[in-house]
Amino acid sequence: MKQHHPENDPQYKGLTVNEGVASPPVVNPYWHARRKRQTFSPAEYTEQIRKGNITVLSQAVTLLESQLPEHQAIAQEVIEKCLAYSGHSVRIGITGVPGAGKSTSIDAFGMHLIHERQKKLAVLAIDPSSERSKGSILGDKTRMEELSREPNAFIRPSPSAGSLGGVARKTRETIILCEAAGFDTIFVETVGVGQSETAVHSMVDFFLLIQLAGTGDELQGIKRGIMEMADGIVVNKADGNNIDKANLAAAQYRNALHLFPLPPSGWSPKVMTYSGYYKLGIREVWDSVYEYIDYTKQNGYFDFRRNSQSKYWMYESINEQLKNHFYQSPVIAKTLVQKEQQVLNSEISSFQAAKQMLDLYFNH
Ligand SMILES: Nc1nc2c(ncn2[C@@H]2O[C@H](COP(=O)(O)OP(=O)(O)O)[C@@H](O)[C@H]2O)c(=O)[nH]1
Ligand SMILES: [Mg+2]
Repeated sequence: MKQHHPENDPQYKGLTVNEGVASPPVVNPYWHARRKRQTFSPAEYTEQIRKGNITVLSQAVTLLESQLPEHQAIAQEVIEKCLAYSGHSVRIGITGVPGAGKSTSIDAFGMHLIHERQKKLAVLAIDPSSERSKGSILGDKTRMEELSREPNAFIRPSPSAGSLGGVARKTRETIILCEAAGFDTIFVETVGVGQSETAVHSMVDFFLLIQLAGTGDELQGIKRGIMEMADGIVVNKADGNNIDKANLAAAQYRNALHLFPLPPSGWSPKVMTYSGYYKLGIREVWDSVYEYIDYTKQNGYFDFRRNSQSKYWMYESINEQLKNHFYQSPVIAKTLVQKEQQVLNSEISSFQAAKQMLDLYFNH
């Protein structure tokens, strides 16, 4: 039946308005049904992860990143179960200032490792600022174009902002899940400008520092401490008319490294040049990384380092949880602002205030 419409009046003959075709609802009625995720028991998660099911691996990582206690509880159980199957990988930290070419290089390194060395690669990141900077690290998947299409690669951005300790712990736990899923090579990327290097250094077997050539200031905001942590330094963008500059920079880094004492691994870090963009010198970089791994496995440093890291993470975890328990305790939350104000008003000293808060915490 034709709908009544003023323009359908006989006086407007020839201007008939037809009933339109009903348009589908804007919201997909199946949205909820599709969104609802299959939920697994910790044992089922573990089984699927062990089979290399990437979708379930991602879901488990999402659980462990969740703030919800019930998600945390499942995630912790899954990690516990996966622990027995973890550890059989080479973990590599990658750092460098923004623009050094980390993303480009990870793409090139990853393709090399997967296709030339038959590895399975998981790429993780630690970026405590990621909420603020909208996940700058690994956010630019376009620079990891090849790797992001690679079935033998698993790329996971940094857990979103929280305390560095919290973000780092989650990344370390993600390493365990990835290893249980059969990834034998783990990259942990971080921006070489702050504290996060120490956190990454405490969870990897090899720490690679990506540097740039010739900007005058050869340390480029990379603190001496970060250079000291590096097991290898690579100068990127050694291509085109930048090759001489890259070689010069490499020589300068070599000289700088001579001033540092020999690291406890007994391995003196090598400095190499390469081009991530043009894929030059990639094989040599990785020959050197594996040479280090073999060397430290033989002299026992590899296991020693992993053991010290486990110990470190036990204490880190205790510290983190004590701190959370303190700040989340209702009696503390209630009094903290008031105490802070007293300190600001110079009514009591910082130390006195801290002591009073701790007494309150331990004695309430
Ligand atoms: N010429 C040249 N440019 C490169 C190379 N690697 C990266 N770049 C460029 O340097 C810029 C920063 O690279 P990106 O990978 O995003 O650096 P990131 O911030 O450290 O992740 C981009 O414009 C890249 O195309 C390289 O090997 N040679
Ligand atoms: Mg990047």
